[in-house]
Amino acid sequence: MTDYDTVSADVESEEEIPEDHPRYQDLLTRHRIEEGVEKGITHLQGMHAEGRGSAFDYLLGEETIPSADAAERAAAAHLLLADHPVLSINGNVAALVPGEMAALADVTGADLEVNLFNRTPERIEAIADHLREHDATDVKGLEADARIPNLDHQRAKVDADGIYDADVVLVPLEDGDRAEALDEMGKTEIVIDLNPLSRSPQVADVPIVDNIIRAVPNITAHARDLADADEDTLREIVADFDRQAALEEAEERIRSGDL
Ligand code: PTJ
Repeated sequence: MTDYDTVSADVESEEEIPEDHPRYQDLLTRHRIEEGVEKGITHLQGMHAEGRGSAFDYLLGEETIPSADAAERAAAAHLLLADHPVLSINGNVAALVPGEMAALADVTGADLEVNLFNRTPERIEAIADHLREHDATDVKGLEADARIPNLDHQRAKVDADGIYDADVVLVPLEDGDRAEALDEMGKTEIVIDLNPLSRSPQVADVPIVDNIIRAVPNITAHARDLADADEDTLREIVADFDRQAALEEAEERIRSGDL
């Protein structure tokens, strides 16, 4: 064990986390979730979700594997081709990548919508404010004037001119029931989830098995790269992406333990 393994849980700002720590990304992620809980953005259960994600990321070698990079490029192509793309934000996403989601929305012309599993008006407002502080211009999810069919009341609440109307939705760290219900609405679903066996990536058109803190900036980089691509090129990228192979490659990497 190195001294690094004893980095205190009491760090007050992320600058105090040593960047050369072998598990820097994990410590950073944990710290951001803890801060999110303190600010009323992230639900306490978000820490549990983070712990699960962290275990899978460890087994992936805390890196973007080639199949995840291909999925991130396909996600960028889908978002650029969409008539109405929407990026869904929950408490973990808001704590981990607020500015990065705002940047992705900007590059792809997508809407940002707060959509919570544990929905309260206070958390919705706090997350919308937090996103605006990170340069988001228009945040949806406050109207909640439409419902996702076949889902219980609170979790089904969406904006009529947001997720309800979207043709392509990015739903990171999503609960399986809602991912299935959105899939049944016929939406093209892009899911970011470190567990390839979870129901959300299993129903996704584009399952991205990667840590959201690496995935979102990489989707944005691909979208910038593809900004001037013609429609045929984008459609080819979408058609060439093999969702089943991506899930299998991620599972194989995790099961082999071959870091
Ligand atoms: O903010 P709310 O109220 O909407 O609640 C959000 C949580 C995340 C608490 C809720 O949706 C939930 O309970 O999610 P689950 O069912 O725990 O699923 C979260 C999934 O995200 C798990 O499969 C984790 O492996 C995965 N995950 C966790 N952290 C990351 C991640 N995937 C990618 N990047 C991460 N950093």
